[in-house]
Amino acid sequence: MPHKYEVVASRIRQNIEERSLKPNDALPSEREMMAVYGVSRMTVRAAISRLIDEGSVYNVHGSGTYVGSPEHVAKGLTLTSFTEDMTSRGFTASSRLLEVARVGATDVISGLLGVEKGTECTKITRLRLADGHPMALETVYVVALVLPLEEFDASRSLYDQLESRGHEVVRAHQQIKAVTPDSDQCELLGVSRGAAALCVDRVASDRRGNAVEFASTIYRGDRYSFEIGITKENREL
Ligand code: 16G
Repeated sequence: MPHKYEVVASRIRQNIEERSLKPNDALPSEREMMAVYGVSRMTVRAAISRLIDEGSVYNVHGSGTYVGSPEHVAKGLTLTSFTEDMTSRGFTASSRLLEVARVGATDVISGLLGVEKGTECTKITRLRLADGHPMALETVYVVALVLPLEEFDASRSLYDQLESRGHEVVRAHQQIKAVTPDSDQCELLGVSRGAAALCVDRVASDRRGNAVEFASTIYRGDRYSFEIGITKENREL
């Protein structure tokens, strides 16, 4: 007999097919699924995490569950760490640690990470270098239970450390915006005042769909750009 959550997972799969849902279309809420399939919240969650694991759906923290789009991942929207991103661009990544601190989650951070206000977080600020030259300035908040301050190793990739602690980052929701860094940020990045920069805010989640980090990264506008493959509706390029 298959487990109850596996039955629910296959009914969700079937539902996606029958309703011809497209990548990034929203699925019904947890509550609706509980009612439709007559199961507990735990079973719905187990079914969704099974579907997340196989890439059929993805979760956006605080928003809902959406139909996955594997072909987009293959076309340049792959989730990477700074270290992997730089390596794929032909640079050697390194960092200069500017700050590591124990802080309580503010209203904004607690909302983004889905934790109580005041929850202890590890805040890490690093100047991120490519071939030894400034590329980005990055501040990350990770819940201290996931990565306590004293266990952060500044010489290693943060994502590698999260993965070895059982929190491999597999999904993220990002906002990309234009910013003009302030004078301290300009100095660190090695650009003149008024220079353009790209700021990427990322809330990243692990396989269980739990948000594990909020990161804000300011990239030098003259050294960094995004390349994204896009499709019309669901057709191949
Ligand atoms: C990237 C991520 C950032 C993550 C960091 C980990 C973006 C926009 N942001 O900079 O969220 O914390 O990589 O890098 O890509 P690391 O594993 O090399 O320390």
